[in-house]
Amino acid sequence: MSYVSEVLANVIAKNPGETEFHQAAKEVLEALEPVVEKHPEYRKNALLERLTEPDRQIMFRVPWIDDKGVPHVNRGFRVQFNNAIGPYKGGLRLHPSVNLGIIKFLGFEQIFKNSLTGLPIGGGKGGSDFDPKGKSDREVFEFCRSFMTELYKYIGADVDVPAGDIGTGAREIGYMYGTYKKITGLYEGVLTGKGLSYGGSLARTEATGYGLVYLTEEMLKAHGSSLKGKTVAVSGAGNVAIYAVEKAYALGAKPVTMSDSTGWIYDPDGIDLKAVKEIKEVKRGRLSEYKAFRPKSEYSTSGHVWQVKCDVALPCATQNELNLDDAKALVKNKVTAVAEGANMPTTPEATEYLIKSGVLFAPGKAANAGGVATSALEMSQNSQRLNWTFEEVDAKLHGIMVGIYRQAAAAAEEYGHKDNLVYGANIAGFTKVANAMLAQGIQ
Ligand code: NDP
Ligand code: 2IT
Repeated sequence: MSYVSEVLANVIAKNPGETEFHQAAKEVLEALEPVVEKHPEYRKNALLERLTEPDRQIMFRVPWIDDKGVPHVNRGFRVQFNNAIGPYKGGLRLHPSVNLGIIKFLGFEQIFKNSLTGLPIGGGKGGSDFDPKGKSDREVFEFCRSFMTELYKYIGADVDVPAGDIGTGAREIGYMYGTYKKITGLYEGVLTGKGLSYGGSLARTEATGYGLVYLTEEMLKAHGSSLKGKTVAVSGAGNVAIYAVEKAYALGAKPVTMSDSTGWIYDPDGIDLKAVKEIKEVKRGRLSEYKAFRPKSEYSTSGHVWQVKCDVALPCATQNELNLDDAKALVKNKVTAVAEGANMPTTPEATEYLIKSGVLFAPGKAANAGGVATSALEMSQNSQRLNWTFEEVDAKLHGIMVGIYRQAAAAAEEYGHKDNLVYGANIAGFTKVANAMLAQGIQ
């Protein structure tokens, strides 16, 4: 049995039922086969065994009382996966589907993503099965306060720095930051994605979506093409999707779809982003309301955006939202590139099919790293007690995304998988962390 197969079998046996974590571990470890073959010192130092076992996983009760006086209990999570190259860093997901396996897949991916940014941040992730949808501001506050009343014990500006993810935006970060400050008395950069008036960074809101489009453009450029004039299918209608659409327009593309958890819209004339922002960011509403702004658009609750003819596809909603049938539909419609704004949105079978069909494919850990990279820039600004301009942060973000593409492409080529960024991103992200772990001894 190869070293990778041995470790994978052990991960599956030791973490029963954590299917998303198994999926992520399999993808990463299989890409590392050629690297561990070339470097026997990794096996000698139990590097993959240590890498797949989180430093610690914290689970806790989150009790809160709703507007009717009824108490509820949710489960809170923080998985601190690896801090070989910097403090744990990664978002907090608030969604009813959240469980330990999902948080572990996200925390594991985050190790390599954060390494690819070139910035000193380790990997972690957290969240809760709380559903902010339909809750009043007071209920969300109650939840966030209760959540942070436990989480504060484990985090800190130089220890672990959480941020947003699905269901956690500026409102939730504000409530959590206020609670941390109140309990500890510390005014420090313990969370990122903060509001601009209390330590947030300009361009953090836009960063994941913009970064996704910067990386996509770089990938297309390397293959003699660009986004200009391209039709783009986007899924999701949250933070990542909205700013991916905004930057796609800026680079001359036409985004024609978006989706939320109840349906999706197709607007052949191009998405009216002002309308989407009004519905999703201001009113916290549903995409079904979009037709009132654009009567010629279509709204559907069956099927998915991937049925629509497009040149470029940007999945920006959630894991495993683009399956083999979707991949076949995209290829049939002559898609040329798929770049993942979400974490692990493409199933393994769909990824394999797209790559075999010659579609340029950018995996999430490379393509959506702009969010966490800009979070790290927020940490730098907090440490310096300075605020950089939007242009300064955006220029750094752009440079980081171009750097990620080049690193991943070079690693893919070095190991004989030219243009396969799944290999390239995993290998490049891994190498830095692995070398830091080797240097620090068996910990
Ligand atoms: P948001 O909560 O802002 O938006 C998520 C969007 O996806 C919503 O429109 C949501 O619909 C839709 N959606 C559809 N189906 C699902 C489902 N089954 N579960 C959850 N959401 C669903 O989250 P983000 O935009 O921040 O995150 C989207 C993806 O990007 C996630 O995979 C996240 O991990 C990843 N990511 C986010 C980063 C960030 O900085 N925010 C950075 C890197 C990656 P509805 O409106 O109905 O809720
Ligand atoms: O998946 C991700 O990279 C995020 N949700 C952003 C994490 C962060 O710390 O900004």
